[in-house]
Amino acid sequence: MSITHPVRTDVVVVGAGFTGIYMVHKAHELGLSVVGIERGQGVGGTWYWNRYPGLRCDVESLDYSYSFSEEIQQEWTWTEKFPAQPDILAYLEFVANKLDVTKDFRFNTEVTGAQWNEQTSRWLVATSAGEIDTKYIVWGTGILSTPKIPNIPGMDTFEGELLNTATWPHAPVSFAGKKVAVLGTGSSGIQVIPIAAETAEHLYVLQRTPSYSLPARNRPLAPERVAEVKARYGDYRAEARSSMLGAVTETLDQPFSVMGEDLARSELERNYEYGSPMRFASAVVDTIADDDANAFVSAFAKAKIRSRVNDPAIADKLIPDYRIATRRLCIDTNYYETFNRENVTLVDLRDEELIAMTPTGFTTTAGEYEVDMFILATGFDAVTGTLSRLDIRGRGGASLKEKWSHSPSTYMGLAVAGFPNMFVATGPGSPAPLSNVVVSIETHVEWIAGMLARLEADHVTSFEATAESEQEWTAHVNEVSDSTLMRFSDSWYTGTNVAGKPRVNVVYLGGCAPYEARLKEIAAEGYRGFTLTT
Ligand code: NA7
Repeated sequence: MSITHPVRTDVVVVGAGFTGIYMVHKAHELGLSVVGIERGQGVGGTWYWNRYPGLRCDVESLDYSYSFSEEIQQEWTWTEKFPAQPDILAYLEFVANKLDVTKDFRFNTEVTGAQWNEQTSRWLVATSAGEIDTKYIVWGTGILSTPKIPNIPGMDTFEGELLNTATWPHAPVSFAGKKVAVLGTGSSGIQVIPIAAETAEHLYVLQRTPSYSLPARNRPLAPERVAEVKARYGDYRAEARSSMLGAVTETLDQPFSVMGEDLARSELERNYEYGSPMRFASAVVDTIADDDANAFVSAFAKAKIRSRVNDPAIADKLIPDYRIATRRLCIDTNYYETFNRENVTLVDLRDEELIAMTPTGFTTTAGEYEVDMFILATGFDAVTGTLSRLDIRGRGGASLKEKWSHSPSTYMGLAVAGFPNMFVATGPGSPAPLSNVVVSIETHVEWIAGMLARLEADHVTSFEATAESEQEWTAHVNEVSDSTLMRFSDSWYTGTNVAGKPRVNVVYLGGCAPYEARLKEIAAEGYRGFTLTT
């Protein structure tokens, strides 16, 4: 659909994922005109693009869903413990239709930039289908929306099928009878590898850094369990919202030094048997804060990996040597068992370096491999990557990309000094990446809507986070991060998976509930830390 321009609106919402759908709905409730922009053909966001076989969310379905509408949570019924991608996509389509927001989105449309106009106090948003003049802009572009494409020499000469988990084809992909390589062993690789191994003639797993993974123990949700949660969904959601991770974890909430080894072991075992990364990581509450706690939990998880792999030499290669949970803790279905198969080879890129791709496969320092299909499961330029690729210009023509190239600083993970009337939902410096992100999204969208209501009621023409409030918040985010073991980790949490990105933890590790309490205080104090201009 093309936009007749110039379109004038109150709010532009970019992205039709969990954030965009809810934000457009909130704009309706506020009586504001709204235009949604989405580059995909439909709603779904990351769940629209990532559709590789085996893809599931690692947060349980009863948690990974909107809580704001009792009607929606009662009408929709999840069927599995961990929701599969087609189910999440169907859910988001259901919600978007129910809320009647689909009509407000321009699909197949890309935002290329946005410019703040100081004379009019409005944004001019440039899209592939024309410009939009808006008072407010809300970026709902998500934290995992720009794939990281590795720079492998000769990649463009490969004559087989080159696929990326993050932009998986809509048409079915068959591994049957093919020689397949998967590069990357994060959450995406770990999910697709066992499925590919089932039918591929041969599978090569190219691993540079092993992940810690736990059995997901995915299963159909018992109707009684669904009914039980639905009967008290309000309380269940409240418990999730008032937790550190935005999900019910049933943790004893005790540090290792208080628990002692026996209790710590039995709690780890209980949560390992349950199968949930959030519950497992919360079993010993100071796992990412205390080295002794972490060493104990790491040793537990390493022993579990060893028990799943027949060949001890291969197990050694699959066992990580970093502190558990300081990178994403994964869940899997038969991941480690896949390496017991005859048709699977682990190519450890720490032993043999990946040199190049060739027309027929790839070469490492150990030799040449022929494959028909090469799958990139190499992750994302996370959190800041999407907005840093756009030409976003704030006050005085300042560039967001330029600003974030030094430090991805924000006020409360949702506003940026120098960029008035702009919100970045789940931005850097929010708890989103390590939380049940739907809770983080609801927290942000509801807070943004509250602020918009206040701004409109008071005839405010523009708002902007002050430089001081941004500096203070960013310093606090860094201080909390530096007090944890995450300071030692390299991953997309710290930006170190992408060459040239500043090494800064993009996650606020202070927890969802304390974070939301702080947001509420800021609102109650008349939006402390913002300058409001009438
Ligand atoms: P991740 O977790 O960032 O994993 C990417 C994987 O790809 C990881 O094993 C990387 O190894 C590997 N990788 C990336 N680039 C290269 C190159 N150039 N050579 C070799 N290996 C490479 O992304 P996922 O998509 O799996 O998961 C992202 C999030 O989605 C996940 O955290 C959940 O929140 C859901 P490296 O660590 O760089 O050595």
